[in-house]
Amino acid sequence: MSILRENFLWGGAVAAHQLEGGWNQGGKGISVADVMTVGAHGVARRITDGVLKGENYPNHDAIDFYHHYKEDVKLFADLGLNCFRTSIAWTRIFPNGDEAEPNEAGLQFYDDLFDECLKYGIEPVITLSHFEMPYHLVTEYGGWRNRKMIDFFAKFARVCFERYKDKVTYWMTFNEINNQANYAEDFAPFTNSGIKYQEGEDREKIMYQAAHYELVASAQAVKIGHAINPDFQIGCMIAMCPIYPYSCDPKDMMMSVSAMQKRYWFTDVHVRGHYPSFMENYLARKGFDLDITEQDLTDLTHGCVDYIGFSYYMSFAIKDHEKGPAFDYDESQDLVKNPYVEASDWGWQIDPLGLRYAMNWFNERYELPLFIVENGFGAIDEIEPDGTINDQYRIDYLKAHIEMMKEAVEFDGIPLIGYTPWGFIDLVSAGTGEMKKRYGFIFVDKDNEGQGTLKRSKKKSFDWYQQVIKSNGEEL
Ligand code: P53
Repeated sequence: MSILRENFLWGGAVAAHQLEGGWNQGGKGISVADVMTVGAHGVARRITDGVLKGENYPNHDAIDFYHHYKEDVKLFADLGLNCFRTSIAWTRIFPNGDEAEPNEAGLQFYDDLFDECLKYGIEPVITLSHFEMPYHLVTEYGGWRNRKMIDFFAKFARVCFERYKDKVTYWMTFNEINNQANYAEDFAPFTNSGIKYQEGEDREKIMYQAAHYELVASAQAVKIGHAINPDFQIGCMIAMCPIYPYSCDPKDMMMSVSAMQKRYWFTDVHVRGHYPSFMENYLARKGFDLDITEQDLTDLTHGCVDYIGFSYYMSFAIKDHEKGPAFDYDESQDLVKNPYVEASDWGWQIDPLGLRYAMNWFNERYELPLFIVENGFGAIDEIEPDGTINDQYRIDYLKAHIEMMKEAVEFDGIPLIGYTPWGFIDLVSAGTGEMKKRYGFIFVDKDNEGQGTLKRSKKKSFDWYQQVIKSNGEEL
């Protein structure tokens, strides 16, 4: 008998812009990912004014899944997946985002892809907006600063729900909607919301406005989706990096509570359909008079999510920074290194037990089914002289996390839908745009400069994960 339920979803996760390539094919429009250059650990990706000649845009070609999907899905079947999490590139369906009619070639691509998956018994799990909104919506409307975005997104969602209503059951609206809690840097506001800040703007206020429109758009989508197919399971998607108090100093504890509120209130709204009191008071105290209408508040109550999808890679820690009773959290400044855990080459703190903690946190607060839709270890893989890749470090990371996930189910009784490790086929890193920050069980021959044969091959972790799935998580 397995600890995990019989129909547990074992999958792998990717996002359209990080693997498809074909950035200007099949009528696809330019997305925000198409104007981001390659970066590195400590070197931010640049956001250019449109697509410029002579720049290295890694998402343009990525791993060319657009043309390789048949052979790739065959490999996914060989791996034993019963689900595949990807996103629908908004720009394949509405190239500019504000068209009256969708682009049929784009819709057909996902029909073909989903059919190919279903042929092997692999269920598509779909994110609607994963860091790839139409760039035209940025230049013409200012991205999610603009209320008009709600209608554009709701329309995109409706078209997808109607078209794929018999092929997809599990949906998510906005990927890692809470990344933009880090509004001090340019990355998350742009990838989440298509926001480019001007000098002197109040970044924080603009972020809260954008997030509000997204939450309303998400709620509208949930309502639309349930009307189209009552069997749809529509979730939110939260980047869960739990924030621990650095010490048992009560002030550190309160700082961690306050920081968790600022990073996870998005989930409160998604799940409960209204703003939590601490957030209402915070917005009022800051004097942010946001555009929030009565109709918005009604919409929120009618679009509560069915489950919580979340990514888990790492945990954070925080110290009190003498901010008085407000304990106001500034993500870019207040976090400290946790001396009890190690970090990856990219500085991500490795903490398997934190996954069990995070699952308990969600469960206590919301009592909704959870779905771990991302988890993984970005590392530089070395190819042995005989061509093999012995990524034992990746196996060690995933094994430790799956163990904790099972403990959360076994000891804490937490309802869990599935587990889809991130980037199970090598792809372009979101944070840095690199190829060499690899997560895959399947190696793809391509480097940071865009060179390589694109040949796919199995790493050691491929056989390992195959056996994990086959044994429903018993043989790690
Ligand atoms: P990369 C930051 C923190 C946690 C998750 O990330 C994050 C990010 C953004 O970098 O993103 C998610 O590729 C995201 C994926 C992304 C993956 O984690 O920077 O949903 O698109 O690729 C891993 O190593």
